[in-house]
Amino acid sequence: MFESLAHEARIAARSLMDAAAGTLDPTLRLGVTGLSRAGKTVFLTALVQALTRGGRLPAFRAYAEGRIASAALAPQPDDAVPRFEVESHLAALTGPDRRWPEGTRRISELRVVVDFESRSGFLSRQKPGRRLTLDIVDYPGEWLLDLALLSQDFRTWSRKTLAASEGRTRAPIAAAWRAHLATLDPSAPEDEMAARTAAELFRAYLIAGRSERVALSTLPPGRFLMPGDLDGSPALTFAPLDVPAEGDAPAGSLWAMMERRYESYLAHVVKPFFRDHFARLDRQIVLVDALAALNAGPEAVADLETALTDVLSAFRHGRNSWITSLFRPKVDRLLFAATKADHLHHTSHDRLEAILRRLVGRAIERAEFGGAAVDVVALAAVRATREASARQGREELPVIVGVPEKGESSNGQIFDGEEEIAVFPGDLPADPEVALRADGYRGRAQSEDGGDLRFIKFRPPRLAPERGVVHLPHIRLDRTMEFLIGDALI
Ligand SMILES: Nc1nc2c(ncn2[C@@H]2O[C@H](COP(=O)(O)OP(=O)(O)OP(=O)(O)O)[C@@H](O)[C@H]2O)c(=O)[nH]1
Ligand SMILES: [Mg+2]
Repeated sequence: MFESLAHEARIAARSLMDAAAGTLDPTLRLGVTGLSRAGKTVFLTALVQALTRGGRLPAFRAYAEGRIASAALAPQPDDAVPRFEVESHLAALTGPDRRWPEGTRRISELRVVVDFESRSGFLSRQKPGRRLTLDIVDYPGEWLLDLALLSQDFRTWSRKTLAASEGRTRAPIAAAWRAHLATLDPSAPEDEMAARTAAELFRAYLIAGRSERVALSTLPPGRFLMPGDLDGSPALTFAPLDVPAEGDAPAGSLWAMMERRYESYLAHVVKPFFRDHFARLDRQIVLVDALAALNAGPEAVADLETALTDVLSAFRHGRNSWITSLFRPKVDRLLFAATKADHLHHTSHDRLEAILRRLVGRAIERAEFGGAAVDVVALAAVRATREASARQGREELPVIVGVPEKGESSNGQIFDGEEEIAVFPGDLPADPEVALRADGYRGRAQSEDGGDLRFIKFRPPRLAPERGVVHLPHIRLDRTMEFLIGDALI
């Protein structure tokens, strides 16, 4: 309690400082929320590149109207956090090997300062220069799952995790851990070896659940999957136990020991992460790789829905009054983006948006009720494909063309990472409910021509610099920027 009061005071002090710096020159903290592999690092790289180097951005009005004087990287506000290495991510994407950036293993931060002319000044030619400071944070998506733990005690978490592991997809991969668990008596005296074996087997289960084939989303604790600087630390030597619905842990028992470690994980790992990076956000974009889940089947989709709902309930969304904006600002603009939309033909983008809207329906309702502006978009931060049409018999089929990554396969063909191919990506169902049903999307798509319509991973696009600058192609990145920060650039 005391800790959280002190924290509120710190946030308030910071907000006051920001306010004193002039409401004319706002600082916005953009929260990028997304489970692992959702596309956060790629999005942030493309966003920073577009802000600082421009590109084809007709829907980003301040830029399209020529009112952005300059946008540059600036020293970040928190010295203790590493810098988001936008240059090396960009070099990976646009270098000779055209690689996607590596999965993120630690937190990083970056500040972009945009000098612009306000629309009124611009029109009246007075040109009063104004400045927007934008702070962004990148982190491993696995850590986000932990936010859902903040509202669960050890018993609740244990029981939920156990129940979930009985699902059709999970049961086989959880078998080894469950077999060991069955040999443990929670009330027996504490036993370090037993705790360690349980933690290892539990972790192996979580890792198996993340494989592409299964693509499960709700697998906290996140540091079991991506330990960061906690690798090998005793802070991660715990696992759920089959504890009774009532009663307390006997002193000195295995149960008491696991409970203590779970609580300390929340206090020393999860809370500081949330407090330092998410408690004070002004704008939020939630990136969702809905296609990966659709691809893995209805259980993965249902899982994604649960994970997003759990995670989003940790945030505060709504319209700010002057008090909240000073003391504890709420997220007043919230955008849900279905990423990697370049895996589909544009004729399916509306359907992808509809599916995402359905997946995060509860969070949208809550945020809109609080007065926040909410939107949904099908986005490709970096577009790796182009569209074409192919003739099959008498039919013209809409296809996408790109270079699959080396080792990707389709219909028994394995790609070499160089050859360009055209694929018919399949249609998403018009009714989002169909995508969520057990016989849902995949069953249908596969049966239509007997082919394998799994989404293929493409390499980043081949690009030629224009006057020394590479502009990354995208789908609706400009619309995304306009929604998230356009109102601060008026
Ligand atoms: N075609 C396409 N693929 C994308 C796009 N964005 C991301 N990807 C793919 O998705 C993968 C993951 O993207 P990242 O940006 O690294 O995801 P992340 O959310 O930062 O993931 P973590 O760091 O693991 O939490 C990339 O390696 C690409 O294969 C996009 O706009 N288009
Ligand atoms: Mg990342």
